[in-house]
Amino acid sequence: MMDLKGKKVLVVGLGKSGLAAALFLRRKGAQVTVSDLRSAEALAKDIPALLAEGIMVEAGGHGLLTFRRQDLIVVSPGVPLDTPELAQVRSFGIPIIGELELAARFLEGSMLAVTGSNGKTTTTALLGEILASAGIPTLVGGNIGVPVVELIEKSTADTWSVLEVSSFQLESTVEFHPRIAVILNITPDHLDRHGTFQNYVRAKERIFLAQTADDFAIVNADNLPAADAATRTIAQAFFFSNTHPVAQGAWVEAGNLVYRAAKDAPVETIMALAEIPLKGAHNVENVLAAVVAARLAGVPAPAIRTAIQAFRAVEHRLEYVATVNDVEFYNDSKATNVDATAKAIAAFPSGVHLILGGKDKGSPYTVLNQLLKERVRAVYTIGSAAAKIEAQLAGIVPIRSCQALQKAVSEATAAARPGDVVLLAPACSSFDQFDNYEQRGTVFKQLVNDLRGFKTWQPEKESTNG
Ligand code: UMA
Repeated sequence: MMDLKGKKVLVVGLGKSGLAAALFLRRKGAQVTVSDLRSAEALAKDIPALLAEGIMVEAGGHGLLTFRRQDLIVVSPGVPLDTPELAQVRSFGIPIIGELELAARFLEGSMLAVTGSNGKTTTTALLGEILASAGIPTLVGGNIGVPVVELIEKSTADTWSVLEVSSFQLESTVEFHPRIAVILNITPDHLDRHGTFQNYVRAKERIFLAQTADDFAIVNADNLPAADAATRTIAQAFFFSNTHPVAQGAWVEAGNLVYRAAKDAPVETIMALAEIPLKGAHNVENVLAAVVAARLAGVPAPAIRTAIQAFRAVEHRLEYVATVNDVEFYNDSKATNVDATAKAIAAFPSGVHLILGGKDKGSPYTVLNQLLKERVRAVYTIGSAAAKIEAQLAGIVPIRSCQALQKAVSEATAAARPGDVVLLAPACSSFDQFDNYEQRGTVFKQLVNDLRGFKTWQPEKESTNG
């Protein structure tokens, strides 16, 4: 555990992570400054609480002098590590760590960390439920929306902290050492930040970096970059597969999820595939990963089955919203990359009206072509990525340019026939039009709920759906 008393510490970025980290560092006796690109007006909500704690605030930009004066710099996940001020002071030898690394140095008990391009929120939430239902003192946090620093006070030697960790957080880890680490899958995402797919893969692989031979590394045997990462870890590698048996781990066999602890160990049946309450093949993978991690954390098979059966989709993650006039509405606002969108489309056999767009992240949309042709009736574009999407998908499916989410929902609703699905799975981040993906999903759900009271729209059917 590091001694922070009297240390000059700069926190870069005043979002959820930065705010929590600054207050934590102050409680540990550090002299804390926070620096954010946003203006003082934009930060007005948080500044009084910080000043009251004796924390200094630099708003409206990062000053090199502020950065140079520090003993330690703690960066928020959204701050790129090649930010010029960080690059400069790194060369002076000032240590730069992320909020995750800071928290990991103080968190008591064991860590179970989940990363992946997609599915990590669902898998993390599911694992949190499984462990808690088995009577294990469990905390859940990380990229899922709760800064890890906020878990520290509640952690004890018996606690398992189940953490969703992103490539942004992993990029700046040093000693972060999960007892169990999971890579669900690695597919192109965040190329705007990491530059190349290889850099992104390297960031993800850091989840295994500080593990020892006593720890467990769980990877998806069906995803090459994830499986490949297992060849470079000294931790004990476990696998899961939706397609074939694995030496040790979980797979699907004769309609059941099964698990074995070692190559020569007996195969345990966990549950029937049909008992999984989540939609889509990708969720089978998430559940398989959770089975392996939970068994390794010591949860017995029957408890895992019961907890999975009771689990419901995480908000904004292929979340069923409502059925209006026989059209189903699904909110997958968390589908912020093309692979997540592909998985969402694949959960429906046909008749999909797909809302796409937001802030582009640099991956091609053309990988969706086949799924679009097979399952999607029309695409409704929103946000700043619309022109790029329209250019790349021209001729593949009918496209309607809608700019705003409200227009997309009303156009998709008007075009949808009974039995169709309206799906928000935008393949982009939300920051061009919304505060975050949660707000985008909430606005979508509100728009859908407004439709239910829209009495002039196909009124003869409205009554049957209440
Ligand atoms: N900022 C700077 N300088 C910069 C860049 C940003 O000062 O160079 C400031 C911004 O002005 C803003 C603040 O930094 O005030 C935002 O910090 P942040 O982007 O790190 O956001 P937080 O609110 O701290 O939220 C972060 C995660 N955000 C990102 O990784 C972008 C949240 O994940 C996470 O839930 C939260 O910490 C708690 O751990 C969100 C996310 O989008 C859900 N994650 C990505 C994803 O899932 O794809 C990785």
